[in-house]
Amino acid sequence: MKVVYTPAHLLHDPHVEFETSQVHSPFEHIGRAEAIRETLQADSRFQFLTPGEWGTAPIEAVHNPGLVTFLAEGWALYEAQHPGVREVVPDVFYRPALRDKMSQGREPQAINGRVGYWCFETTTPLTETTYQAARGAVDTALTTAQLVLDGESSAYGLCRPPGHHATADLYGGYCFFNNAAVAAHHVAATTGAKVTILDVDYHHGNGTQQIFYDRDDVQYVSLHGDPARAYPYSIGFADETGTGRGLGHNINYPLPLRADDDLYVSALADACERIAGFGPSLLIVSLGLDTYITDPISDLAVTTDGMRRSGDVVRQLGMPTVVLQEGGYDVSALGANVQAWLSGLGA
Ligand code: OKP
Ligand code: ZN
Repeated sequence: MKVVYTPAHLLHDPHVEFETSQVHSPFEHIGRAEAIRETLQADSRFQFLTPGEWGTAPIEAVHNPGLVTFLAEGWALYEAQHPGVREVVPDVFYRPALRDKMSQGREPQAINGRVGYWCFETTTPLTETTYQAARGAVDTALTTAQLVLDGESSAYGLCRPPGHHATADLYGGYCFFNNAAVAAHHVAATTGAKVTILDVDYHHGNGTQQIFYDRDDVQYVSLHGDPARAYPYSIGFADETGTGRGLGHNINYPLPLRADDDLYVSALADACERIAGFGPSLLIVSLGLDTYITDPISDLAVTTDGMRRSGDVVRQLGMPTVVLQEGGYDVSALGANVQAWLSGLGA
């Protein structure tokens, strides 16, 4: 199986994360992607290649161009006003309700205001070179999709930073651009084909759901920790099924605490029946391994064998499959879990 990887991810190397009302070292760090790279490079079934450059047009087909501009220039403008700052995190969030009964707000002019206009939470620091890393992750996703369009039955993109929490207008949840959404839209728009995004990350992909919620050409199917207890808390419920033309094409499987391999694989098999019913030409998997039993920020109980079984269930769909990396924070097991999932898929 072909693997797309770029060292550009090393350019996103935050030192702190403000989470659970504490400052700690980031869960989402460069060692995650390096662990996966090392495991797959030691396995002769995987051949590495670097992504091509796709520019900003495919990103701006999904995201607000203002978000792209902000991520490109925001750190430097902020640092110019606050010399010596290493990573930028908002302290004032733009909440539309602040302007209730008034005209709709627009992007603030002051850089401190702009950060809180484009970002929705505190765990996603913007560093001097984050933008280049985020662009590399999108290039990785698009190149991986192109390999499958060109005839590979499946391919894996080692995207970092991840993407599925980024909405059309907002970054957050360790995500800047929605790698899977950019790839899915690019495939749907350029080939006219139907695409499914199957999101198996522990966290609901609120950004991906938002981007495709009113569309009937891209189906979104997600298995995740129930938002009644799990991040992102306000989205990902089973009754969110799409709107307008998109009605019926958004499918959520909120999972209970400590869901094990059998429960997980049976929910995934159900999800795959819904995917087969939609009949896409291409499947994109948002692959998070934070469903793993010892993941430090999650609470399911899937084992490495459950990862292999999951890949096998997806293989049985028999669809051209683009696998893109999302989360997974038990770094000691991350490489083996990716390897097991891709082995199940038929690597
Ligand atoms: C990214 B991905 C909970 C805070 C959660 C952000 C989690 C982002 C996960 N106290 N922090 O879906 O793996
Ligand atoms: Zn996650």
